[in-house]
Amino acid sequence: STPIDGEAQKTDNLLYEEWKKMASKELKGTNIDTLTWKTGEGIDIKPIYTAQDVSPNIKNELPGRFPYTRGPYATMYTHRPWTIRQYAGFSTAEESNAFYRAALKAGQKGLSVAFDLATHRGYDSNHPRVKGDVGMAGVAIDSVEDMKILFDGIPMDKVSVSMTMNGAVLPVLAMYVVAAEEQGAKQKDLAGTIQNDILKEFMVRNTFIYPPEPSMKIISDIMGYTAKNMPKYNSISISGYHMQEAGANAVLELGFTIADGLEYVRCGLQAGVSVDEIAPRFSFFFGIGMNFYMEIAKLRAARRLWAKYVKEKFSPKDEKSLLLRTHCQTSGWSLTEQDPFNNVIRTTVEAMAATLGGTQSLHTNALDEAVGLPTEFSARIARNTQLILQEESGLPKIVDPWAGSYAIEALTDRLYDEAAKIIEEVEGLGGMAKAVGEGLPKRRIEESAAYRQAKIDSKEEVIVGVNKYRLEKEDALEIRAIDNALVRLAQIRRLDKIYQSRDKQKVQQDLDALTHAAKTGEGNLLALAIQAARDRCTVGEISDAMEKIYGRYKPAYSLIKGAYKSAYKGVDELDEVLKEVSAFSEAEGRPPRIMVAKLGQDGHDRGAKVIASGFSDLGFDCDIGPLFSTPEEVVQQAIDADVHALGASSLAAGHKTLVPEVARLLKEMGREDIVLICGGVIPEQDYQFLHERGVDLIFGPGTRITDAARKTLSEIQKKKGK
Ligand code: SCD
Repeated sequence: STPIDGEAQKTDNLLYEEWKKMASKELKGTNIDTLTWKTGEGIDIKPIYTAQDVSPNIKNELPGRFPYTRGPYATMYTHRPWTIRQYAGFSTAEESNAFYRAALKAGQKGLSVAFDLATHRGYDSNHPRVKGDVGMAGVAIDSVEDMKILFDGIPMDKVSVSMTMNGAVLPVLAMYVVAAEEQGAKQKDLAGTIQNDILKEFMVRNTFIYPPEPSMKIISDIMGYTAKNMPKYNSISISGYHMQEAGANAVLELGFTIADGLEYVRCGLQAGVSVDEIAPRFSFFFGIGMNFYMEIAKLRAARRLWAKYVKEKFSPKDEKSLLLRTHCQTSGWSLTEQDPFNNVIRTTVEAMAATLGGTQSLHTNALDEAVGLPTEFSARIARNTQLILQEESGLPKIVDPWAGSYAIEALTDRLYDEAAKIIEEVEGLGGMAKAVGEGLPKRRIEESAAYRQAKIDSKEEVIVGVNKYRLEKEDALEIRAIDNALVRLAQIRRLDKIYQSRDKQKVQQDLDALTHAAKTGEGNLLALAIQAARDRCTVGEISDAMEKIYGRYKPAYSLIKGAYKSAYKGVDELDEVLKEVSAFSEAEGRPPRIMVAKLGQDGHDRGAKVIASGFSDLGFDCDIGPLFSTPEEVVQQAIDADVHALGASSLAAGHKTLVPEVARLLKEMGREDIVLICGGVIPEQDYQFLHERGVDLIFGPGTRITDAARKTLSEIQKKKGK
């Protein structure tokens, strides 16, 4: 630093000492250190920041210039506001199309398609494994005919479309391209984004189909094809969002996401594409939670990390390879079922953090998303949250307004350093694909999730309306209901029509070509999938053609132990539960045994894992069943494992079809003594329906694990007649 900075530093030290004196006086003897907050990241947030906390380098930073901390563009929102891009999709293509058209009319700027879980996992709607999933958590797409309906009346060469697709990325992207072609659009004019980030699927989101290696080959083929034919298209959206949703703190989210990005550059290089051919069309995706300052700093640190690491590791010539452009979504996990209008406020705070942090595109959650899909009403409020920030608040009028803030700059530096440590650790292991194979990121994220849950359960972390200021009586909220059976029937009819009208020989040729390419590694898989889509091959057929060679990936399981217990403050209550459990164990000769199961194609397993870890720390003998099980498989696993209780965790709206089926099968097997629990995203309106069909206990969002454990134990005892 210059001599002048040195002088300033001295004055700052004096100023800080002066502040400490004043503060001590106000605190009347309480230690000043109590004002420091240790966050989930292990970062100390001090009560005051001064010039001595910031590095002198920040004075030279400008938006639109390396290292891009202040934003990828020089003028940012002062010239062009961020894209309001609400993630949506449900039921049939017709219904989702109507929803998109209304949203565009009401001020939304880009589309973001949510597909149902059957599509994600490469199954057609008529497949028996996906009975409970079709049309539930997104729109059902089986063929290009569905895709054409989805974009009917929406000019695909004008509106930028994001598609959240990872597992079945080839058929879905191919169908999008063909639907656009048949609308008269050219591939070179297609602007949009495909998520296409498989590494985080193996870590947290679980909508993979094939094992990691062929999945990475698919990604490199997509990057290769789009770089040549679709220059305006973002070939990947490298996602930290799902890590945050799964429980990662900001440091883990940042570190693993940037490390993922570096791995994808290498994946392209291996396939013979240069860094400058692909990196300018990389895009990112972060979750934005309630830790306001931290989230602003996170986006600033993310841009600096990406620019520095890409420059250092790959020496690109095109400056655009260094730009981190990102979409953000407010945190779904931070939404509460209780007192749900509070979610509007949470979403507003998070949207402000995202935009003050400089996001390029944003989804704001609807207030009812903790329990279901948005209604017209809740979707409007969510969209308007962004419109009001853009058009009323003046927020977009200053580029990176937090620059120069001692606190935010210090936090940006700190996050940069902490995330860099994670990146170095991952790079030391040989990169993210290896780290994922070794299970490192998954383990760290699951520990972080269990730790956070304990902080909430012990009320150290406050959630208004849930663990503090809880209402005695809640008003019912209107929820959008999907008739899953009807959607499935409509899809099956359309599939039957396609089977009859297409050229069977061409279909076989296309599918054989895909299988051959998967076997030999020759040819571009996206180019072949596009031809197959033109000839009306379905999502399931295209996926199967490659599955023949690649196989379907089965994940391994582990249970995190000790993290919940170690973070739980309020040991008395924990001891009481442990005592009750150990009394049960003594009387029965074994601990209470529970299996937590995931039914259908729903891969959201944070809840299941946190519950299993928590129960295990409370003395239960706990097992997690394999993902993607059918009701028959789950019942058999529970009986084989000789459990006292079976918990079905549902976060994707399958609870009304799949859980009653489990209850029926338990009855059929004469095992009604097993306590059947349903947990997850279950709207209160469905409680009676589930109880009437044999569900003993329901644990909705916001349930404390200690409470759940106690209730489970007492229900087991009740069933034993004790
Ligand atoms: C922007 N532009 C500017 C400018 N600002 N030009 C000059 N001055 C400025 N100030 C230009 C850009 O260069 C670009 O042109 C164009 O305007 C558009 O801007 P952009 O910044 O690229 O914005 P956008 O087109 O919206 O793209 C944003 C991303 C993109 C890059 C982030 O990848 C995207 O939209 N992602 C969305 C992903 C998404 O929806 N995901 C949902 C996930 P050029 O292009 O010509 O350069 C949902 C999910 O997973 C939920 C959970 C789950 O399902 O599990």
